Amino acid sequence: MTISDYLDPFDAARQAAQAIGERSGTPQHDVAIVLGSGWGSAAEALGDVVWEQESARLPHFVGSTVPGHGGRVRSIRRGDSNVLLFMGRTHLYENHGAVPVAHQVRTAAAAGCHTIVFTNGAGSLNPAWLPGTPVLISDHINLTGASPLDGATFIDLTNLYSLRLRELCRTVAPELDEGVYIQFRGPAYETPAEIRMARTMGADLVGMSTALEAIAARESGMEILGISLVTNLAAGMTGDALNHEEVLAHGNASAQRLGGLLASVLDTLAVRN
Ligand code: 8IG
Repeated sequence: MTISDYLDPFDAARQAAQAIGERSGTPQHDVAIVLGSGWGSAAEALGDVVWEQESARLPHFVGSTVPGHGGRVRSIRRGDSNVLLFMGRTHLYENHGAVPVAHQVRTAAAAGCHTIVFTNGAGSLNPAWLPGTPVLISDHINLTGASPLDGATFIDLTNLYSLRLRELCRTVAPELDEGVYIQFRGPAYETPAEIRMARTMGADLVGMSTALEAIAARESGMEILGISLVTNLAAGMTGDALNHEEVLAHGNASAQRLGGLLASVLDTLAVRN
């Protein structure tokens, strides 16, 4: 069951949030985290698992088919915080449109989350960022031509990726660099010519998620943190072809450190909020 034309996306999100509240025994969550490609093993470091199920069993969630995109949701207790963890996401290239892409984000907001952390696996346009490097997202370019918003929803997107949260991350990991993320629709990786175009446009990181979700998160009023894990140099930057399995392998090798980073970020968030 996906979101039909007859259902308001925010009603759909409230239904999913209510199911999470009832099934997890946690009526209110504080922070949401979306784990993307390569980030899977970071989940174990985040706290005590209170409840977990397949995301597709929640109202209006689309089942995930991509290997490496788990499609599971967890409620985690860490200190005094309730963390809503989404392992996987719906992508625009799955051809359900932008509203199902935003549903998980709107569900997080309806569940009470004031902050959302988007992680993803990304190609790097900066040759200094080798596979395994986490990079803060400073801004994005939405090259998909799509939007999760409906009608004349003229929302502001300045400081979309919270400067406050980026600075908070750097108190935990001062070496973290930042860059502009460009979202392509995919599912093909880019051509080398498209990567040259993206560089000219000002992009540093390239992927197939996050920008549309961040727009929905801003609309819902959440504070946003974005972190890319560089899993490959972008197309044409080395002599090699791009390969999804290799991309995932690079991610998983770094995920232990990433789990520690996310856990520290959660602790710092809890102290400052
Ligand atoms: I992981 O190089 C990962 N996801 N579009 N390009 C795009 N998406 C990606 C890439 C990449 N690496």
